[in-house]
Amino acid sequence: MVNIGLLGDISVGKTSILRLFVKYLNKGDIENVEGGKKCTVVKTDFSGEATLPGGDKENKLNEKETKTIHPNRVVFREDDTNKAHTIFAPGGDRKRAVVKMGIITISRIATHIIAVFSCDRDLDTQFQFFNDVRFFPYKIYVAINKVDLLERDDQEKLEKMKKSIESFFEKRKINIMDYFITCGERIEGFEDTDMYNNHVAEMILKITT
Ligand SMILES: Nc1nc2c(ncn2[C@@H]2O[C@H](COP(=O)(O)OP(=O)(O)OP(=O)(O)O)[C@@H](O)[C@H]2O)c(=O)[nH]1
Ligand SMILES: [Mg+2]
Repeated sequence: MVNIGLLGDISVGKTSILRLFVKYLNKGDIENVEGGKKCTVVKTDFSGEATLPGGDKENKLNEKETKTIHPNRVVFREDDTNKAHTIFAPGGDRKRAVVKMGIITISRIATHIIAVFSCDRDLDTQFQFFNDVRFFPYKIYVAINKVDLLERDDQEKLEKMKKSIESFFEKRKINIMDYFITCGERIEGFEDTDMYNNHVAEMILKITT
């Protein structure tokens, strides 16, 4: 059994990634991605999501309508082996005590961590989130999310981001096992949306199976 923790700064897309993964399982699309196989949702818990009337004005990052207070959670099972795995997505607003408690709890119980970053914001502020996480494995995975917000196919920027992320974690003696470039939402008008949505499902399967 694998416990995955999706960790990252406010609004990088952790909850969206979790929701998208559930959609892949429920619709059966999970069988059609690279390394795909039949998996079944055992349990979902998105009760940690709070509605923000009028959007998240406090953070002024975007007009999103919900934010994570308590960690969201999905349990799924591989049909062939019958193995069950859990994915946890705590909130990113570490300045709130209850949210921070969720981050600390998940960082301690997760056997595998995915550090999630967003392409639409500078990395330095996103790194600050990880300075506060004390319990961390020596090997982690990285998801670079919201790839649709990059200038069209800006490979150079992506490579630069990977380098900065690598050197940030290297200083903390943490190795990155793999990078995944993802899109956590269906973005109308973004022609590669299917491919980068698939990367979310492929990432979770690669780590768990
Ligand atoms: N353009 C774009 N928007 C995205 C993507 N993934 C998520 N979003 C949007 O980003 C906003 C934040 O998404 P969430 O999934 O709530 O982010 P989060 O990291 O769970 O946020 P907290 O738990 O509050 O820290 C929402 O408005 C999403 O619709 C993506 O790949 N591309
Ligand atoms: Mg969230």
